[in-house]
Amino acid sequence: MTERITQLNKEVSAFCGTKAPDIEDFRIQMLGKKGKITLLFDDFKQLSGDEKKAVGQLLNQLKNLAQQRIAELKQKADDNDAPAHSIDTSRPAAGNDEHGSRHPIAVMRSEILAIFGKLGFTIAEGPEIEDDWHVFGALNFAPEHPARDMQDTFFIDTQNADNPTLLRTHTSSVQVRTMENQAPPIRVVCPGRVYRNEAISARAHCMFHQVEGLYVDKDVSFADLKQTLLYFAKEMFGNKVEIRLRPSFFPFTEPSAEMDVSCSLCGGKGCNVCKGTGWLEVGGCGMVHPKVLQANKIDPAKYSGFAFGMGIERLVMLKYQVRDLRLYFENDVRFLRQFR
Ligand code: 2NM
Repeated sequence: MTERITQLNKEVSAFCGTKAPDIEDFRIQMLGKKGKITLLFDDFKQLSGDEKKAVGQLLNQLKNLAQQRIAELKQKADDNDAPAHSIDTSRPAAGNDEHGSRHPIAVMRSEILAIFGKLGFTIAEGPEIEDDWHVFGALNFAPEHPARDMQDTFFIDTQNADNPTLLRTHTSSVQVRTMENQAPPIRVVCPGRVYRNEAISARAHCMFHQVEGLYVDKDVSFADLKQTLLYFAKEMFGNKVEIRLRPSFFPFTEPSAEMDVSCSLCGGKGCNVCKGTGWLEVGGCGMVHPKVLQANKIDPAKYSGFAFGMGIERLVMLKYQVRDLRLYFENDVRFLRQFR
């Protein structure tokens, strides 16, 4: 019997199953109802008192060894079966709240259009690839006007020398198209991309965004223009803001003016954003030139109008203190995330 115990001791020590079912099989083989060790206990009962003393301890040791070994191997097998970190499939997916954000240009565009929308302006859009007539001719640009120069305008097709195809340099072309298609009263805002042949820097880009406005009706005056722009400035920069119009020149308006708003950062006292002047330039404006009305078959004796234009990039720069124009088109998420 001692021999049999020694043999089973070896067998138990040598067993190294790694899979739970194998280990369970082994347990049944050893410690099950008809297991090898269990049967030894049956034999044990037949022994005489002296023999029991000699064998009892060894037999108990064997049983303990087998139980320990099996428990150990089962624990190892369980650890191996479990994934590295357990997954809770009932948890909401991580990172699902990472939606994109609107581009600052798009945010500002909507904001501008909403403000003029409250004044009854509707939105008009038109082609970015235009012809000379809609960009220059109908807007009272002289044939030799420098804006037409190759250096300022991207020409696409100059086959037709009288009316070449080009990328629009302003969205006034859309207002020309509106005047062509619609009789006064006209009250539109025209947002869109415009193109100018310029070297790209922190302050200039060959493509940028504009919103231009046009109002043509009977008895439209410069006072109407001024009040419209003041309303816009207050809605955009806050109720305390003031505006200032400085005489300027555009071929399509007469009189013409540059529009400044008081610097909302320093309240007009002068700071580094307004370069100590207390004023920020936001756009140009004026009374539509009679020749522009005429070119678009609107009688300047019956109707008058005002128009204005502003750069969307510039307005974002002023409102959010963006210092480099190039940031708008690099799509760096560290920049874009700031406009959620
Ligand atoms: C500006 C400044 C001044 C303008 C003029 C016209 C049109 F079509 F009525 F002639 N549209 N936009 C205008 C006037 C645009 O942008 C700085």
